[in-house]
Amino acid sequence: MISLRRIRTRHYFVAFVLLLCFFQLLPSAAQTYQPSPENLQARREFQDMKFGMFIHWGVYSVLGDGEWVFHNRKMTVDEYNRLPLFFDPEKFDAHMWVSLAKAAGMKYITITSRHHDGFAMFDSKISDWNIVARTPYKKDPLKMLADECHKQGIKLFFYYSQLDWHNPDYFPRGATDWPNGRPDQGDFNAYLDNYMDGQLTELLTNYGPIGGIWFDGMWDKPNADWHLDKTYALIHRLQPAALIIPNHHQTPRPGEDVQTFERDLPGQNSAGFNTTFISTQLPLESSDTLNDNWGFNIGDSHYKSAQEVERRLVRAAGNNSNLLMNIGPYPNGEIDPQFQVRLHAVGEWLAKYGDSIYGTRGGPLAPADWGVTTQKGNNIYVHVLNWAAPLLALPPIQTKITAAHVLLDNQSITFTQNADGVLLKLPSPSQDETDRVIVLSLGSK
Ligand code: FHN
Repeated sequence: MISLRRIRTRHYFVAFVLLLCFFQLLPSAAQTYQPSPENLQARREFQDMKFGMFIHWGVYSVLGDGEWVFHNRKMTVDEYNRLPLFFDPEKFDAHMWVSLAKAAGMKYITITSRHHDGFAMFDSKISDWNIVARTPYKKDPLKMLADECHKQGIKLFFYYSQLDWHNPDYFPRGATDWPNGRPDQGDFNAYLDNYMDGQLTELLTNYGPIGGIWFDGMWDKPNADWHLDKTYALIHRLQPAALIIPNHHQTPRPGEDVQTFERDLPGQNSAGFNTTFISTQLPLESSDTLNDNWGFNIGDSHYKSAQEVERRLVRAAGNNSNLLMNIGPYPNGEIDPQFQVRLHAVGEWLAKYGDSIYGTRGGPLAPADWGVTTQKGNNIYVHVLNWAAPLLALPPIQTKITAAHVLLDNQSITFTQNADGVLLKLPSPSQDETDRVIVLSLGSK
């Protein structure tokens, strides 16, 4: 005979298994993520902005050897701890930085609130490993930048490194680990839930409305549980319109708002570490550097020309993507004059060609070697980037074209349209031309 106690134990066991199954079936917070109306609106605004300034700036700038110097020189934590003592950016001028971004035609700024060295470039109460507590400067440049951005109507995003080479609780350590004097133990859950979420709470509450958080570094421990559901929910609760932009180089996860591609156009994976998957739901962004480095590197004078930047911007827009172009300011807060000259030139170009970039989406034709198309309302912008011949044959466009003209001088363009495609008679290219833009006006179908 089965005893009463055994039956009860069995019942408990079955109930336990059912409960487990129930929780397995329950979708996580992120899987049920429904972006708020403010968030969806912010996504559209993000796509309209098209061009942003990326800024890598931290105590590493003192050594003028890029933002990975801690790791590359295999420094110890004790050695690196001395760097903030030399970081005194007395020339930092938030007004000048934001004005430069505006003059370049950039509509948003994404700045490193902390990079992989974990050093907070803002006034953090979570730890004293921050600019106010550890440097002779003693001020919070992100606060000044946020105030200035709000004043000048530029959106501010905070880059935040999930990877941390300094905090002992970033343990077990990841692929970029080296023996730098940290103990071989630590509480990763405390690092995520208290340290990281604590700092994110500061960034989302002390700086007014921000554009969003640009995450980087998860790739250091791709298989770890990063508590993403929790962190993403926190961000969306504190500022529903703030966009989550993860640079994890993978297919977007639920709860993420923008797909970003590092040094790459969407899906191309020419960098070798990006995904080829392109989201059709999320806004897209492509980032790159104005010279070869993210953080200030004194030996790097391999600057891209203004024309190269313009062409990248056009190619990005034609791929339905934004371009986030990086500069690494000096440790004293100044911005390399070489960057400034180029950014001003791009701004002048955008003053003439901006109509074909801002507020557009990728056009109806697939990007090709000759160029790309963008579209806004009833206009298709044909960006001729690489085509010297007088006739350009395009694949079919479904909507009837009623007129065609050159964007720059309104000159009418002769064209034919039929089921085989569209033939444009192009004006001859002028010397040093970045982009010949032909506007196709659309009628009804
Ligand atoms: O390691 C970083 C690097 O320093 C820089 O911040 C770039 C910017 O996209 N992201 C990382 C590499 O994926």
